[in-house]
This record gives sequence, C-alpha cells and structure tokens, in this order.
Amino acid sequence: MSIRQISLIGAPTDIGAGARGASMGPEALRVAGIAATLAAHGLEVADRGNLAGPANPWLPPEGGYRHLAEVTAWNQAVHDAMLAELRADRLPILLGGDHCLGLGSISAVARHCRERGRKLRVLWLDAHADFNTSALTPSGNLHGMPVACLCGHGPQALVEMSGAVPAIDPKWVRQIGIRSVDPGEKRFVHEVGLEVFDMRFIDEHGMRHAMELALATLDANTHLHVSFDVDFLDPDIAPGVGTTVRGGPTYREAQLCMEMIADTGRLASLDVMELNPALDLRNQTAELAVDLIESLFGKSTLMRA
Ligand code: Z70
Ligand code: MN
Ligand code: MN
Ligand code: MN
Repeated sequence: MSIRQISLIGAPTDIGAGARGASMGPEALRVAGIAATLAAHGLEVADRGNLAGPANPWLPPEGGYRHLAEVTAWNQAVHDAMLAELRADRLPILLGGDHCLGLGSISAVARHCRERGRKLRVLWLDAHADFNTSALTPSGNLHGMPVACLCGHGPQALVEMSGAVPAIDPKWVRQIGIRSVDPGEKRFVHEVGLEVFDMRFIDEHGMRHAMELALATLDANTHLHVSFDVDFLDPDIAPGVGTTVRGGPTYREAQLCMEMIADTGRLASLDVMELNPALDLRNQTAELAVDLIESLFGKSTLMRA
C-alpha cells in the first residue's frame, strides 16, 4: 500500500534561520547513511542531489522579514522539485535546510492533493509552532512563519506558492512536541484553532494518546505529510540544531511517534529540517534522525500483525 519509491532532495540553506549551519544538513544526513538505511528496508532510493539558490547575506529584517527575496527563491526551487517527484508517484524526502522551506514543500503537497482529489494531513513535529507573522515575530526569521504562511497569513509570494490561497486549512494540521511559542504567536495559534499536542499534553497523556488523536480520521484517500524539525527532540539526545529547547520527547517517545506514523501506511512525503552540523557532536544528531526515519519507514522490533 505505502509508496516504496523514495527521492531525496537536498536544500542546503539556512536562509530563514536565526543561526548559520543548517545549510550543511543535507550532507550530514547523507554521511549518516540515510540512503543506504532506507534501501536496506527494501525501498528504492534515488538521491536527486542538492538544489541551488541564493547565498545567505545575513542582513537584518526589512518590513518584518529577513531575506524575503532569497527565502522565496529557495522555496520556489523546493516546491518545483517536490512537485515533480509527487507527480511521478514517488515519495519525496526534503533534506533541509531550515524550516522556512516547509512552506515550499507543503505548498507542493497541497497542490498535488488538489490535482489528485486527495485529502491532506500535515504532522508538524517541532519545539516551535512556526506560526508567526511579520507583525508578531520577535526575530523576522522566516523559519518561524511557515505554518502561518501555509494557512494564508504572510507575504504574497509565499502565501500564493501552491496556486491557491490559503494552501491548507488549519484543520488539516496537527502539531506535536511544541514547547516554545512567542506571546503574539500563542494568541494567533489559539485564534485559528490550530490543533496542538504540546509537551504538557504529552506529559499528561503520553505520546501514544497524542499520536492516536493526531492520526485519527485518516482514510485511504489521505496524503500524510510529516514535517520533522529536528529540534522537536530533547536537546540531550539532539544537540545539533540552531534552537534547542529543553524538555522535548525522549528517544523512546520519539521512536513511538515514528512507529505509530509508520503503522498508518499513509506517509507520502517528508521534510527533515533544521539539522545543524556546526552545532552537532560527531554527527550524532544526524545519526539519530536517520535512526528515527528508519522507524518512520516501518522498522520495528518485531513483526506486527
Ligand atoms: C521563534 C521565531 C524557530 C525553529 C526557531 C523561533 C522560531 N518563534 N523555529 N527554530 N525551527 O523567531 O519566530
Ligand atoms: Mn520548525
Ligand atoms: Mn523548531
Ligand atoms: Mn489512548
């Protein structure tokens, strides 16, 4: 049932981030063995290499956004590359790169779902809600805004990238692992009714129950997209990210999260974002990400019915 043809797309940029270094993420994931690991599970893996785009000029915000023109160019490249793989009935994995590129990736997925008459469910695994706007952002960094842009709140060039505004309905999104949200962003998340399974929820009810709810009501016509910001994970196990936030999912909780997604058989596209090798220790965060992706594609301890 699930798609067995995988395409890896590298997007080596930190254009939307507040720290330099996520531009080295794609190569660190390759060095950690992402292609061979997936191939060992019987998947056909094609590495499409890296996309190209503008350099990071490292400038202050203008009109509430840092590097908007460059962010737009990178996202358009990501959108086009993801869409080509989806139209070829392959499962694209975006190797980030910072999380502003989730906008281009999910814009392509949303366009593809409209073309095919499919429903869309987006799982946003992150310490952050990434729901800022130019009026709310404390930083101007566009990696803090992709979910808001997808829901129609942001600069025109980004909001329109999927060919429809908004690209997605907030009702299609489930956020997991959230524990750092800015004050204005918090009000806006509440206002649009975004469904958030934050760390308080996971502490009280467990990862199992959070995932049962987040994956409820998927059906055979649902395209499941996972946008995995590596800062989702607790920094004790995943130090190699630009913005660490204490109190994230443990190794076991993260494994269960991935295994429960795999069990649905509905995974159809994936982003692996914000890995920052400049801040990592001997590539351990990249190796952990690959380990978790292996579970996401169906590795489990025992055969299950
Ligand atoms: C903050 C902002 C953010 C990721 C940091 C941080 C956003 N809310 N996102 N790291 N992935 O600047 O908007
Ligand atoms: Mn993020
Ligand atoms: Mn984050
Ligand atoms: Mn339960």
